Amino acid sequence: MTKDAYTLAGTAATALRGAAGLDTFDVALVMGSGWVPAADAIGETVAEIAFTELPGFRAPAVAGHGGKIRVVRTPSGRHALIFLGRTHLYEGLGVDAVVHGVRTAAAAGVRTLVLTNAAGGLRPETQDVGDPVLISDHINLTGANPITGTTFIDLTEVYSRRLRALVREIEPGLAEGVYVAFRGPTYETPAEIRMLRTLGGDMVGMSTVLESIAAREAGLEVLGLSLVTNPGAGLSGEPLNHEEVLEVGRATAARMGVLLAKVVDRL
Ligand code: 8IG
Repeated sequence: MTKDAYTLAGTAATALRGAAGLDTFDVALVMGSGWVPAADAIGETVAEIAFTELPGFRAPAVAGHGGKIRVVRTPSGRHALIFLGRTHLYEGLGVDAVVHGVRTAAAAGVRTLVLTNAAGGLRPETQDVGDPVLISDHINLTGANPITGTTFIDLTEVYSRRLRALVREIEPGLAEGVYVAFRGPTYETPAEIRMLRTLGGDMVGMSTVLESIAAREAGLEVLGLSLVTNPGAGLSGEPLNHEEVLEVGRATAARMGVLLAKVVDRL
């Protein structure tokens, strides 16, 4: 699967432009669990398109992960595509399905991508549940890559320095960290969490890295934000629970929305 996936994204972008009644979009945001309620703060909804209406998209498998693209006009007149829900590698649909939204956004004219996620925290010494963290870099332990063949993409600065600085102008105290991704859907063992701490990881999750690689291939500037919703396995003495993840998201949604709205309006 190589050229076909890019062609499919082009077809989806044409359908998206038609459904939205717009020729291009300024920014796309992928809302991870916990970030979905924050979408309301970004601007006025111009259109909502179910994933099932567009070529190549699948309805998300996980409760709480949405399933549509919202087209929003920000107070300063920018147009944002907000992906409410994403496909994860653990769903077994393949890597092209995981990055289809990013490729579609790029084909629709987007130049800036904001990737959000919920993640386990690897540094409970300095992180609290409910903290947002800017992604400074990643470690891809999914075993997958969206690119096939001899396209050697530079990943020296996957997560834009410029965009991180802009976010810290808005929220000066915001921490930065390295996001590690596993395929999932299991959470880690305590031994794996200790390994990731040794490797230099700060957050761990099951998304974002493949999307950011596909975005860099397409030449997009990427901003990544994690919401720490639980300490990594074995760090707190409690087992991990998906409902708790969603609950932390609900509790912090308003704050995430305010932050994202300011960021998007200053891009
Ligand atoms: I939310 O602790 C969330 N997603 N792999 N580990 C992994 N993914 C996660 C975690 C976690 N918490």
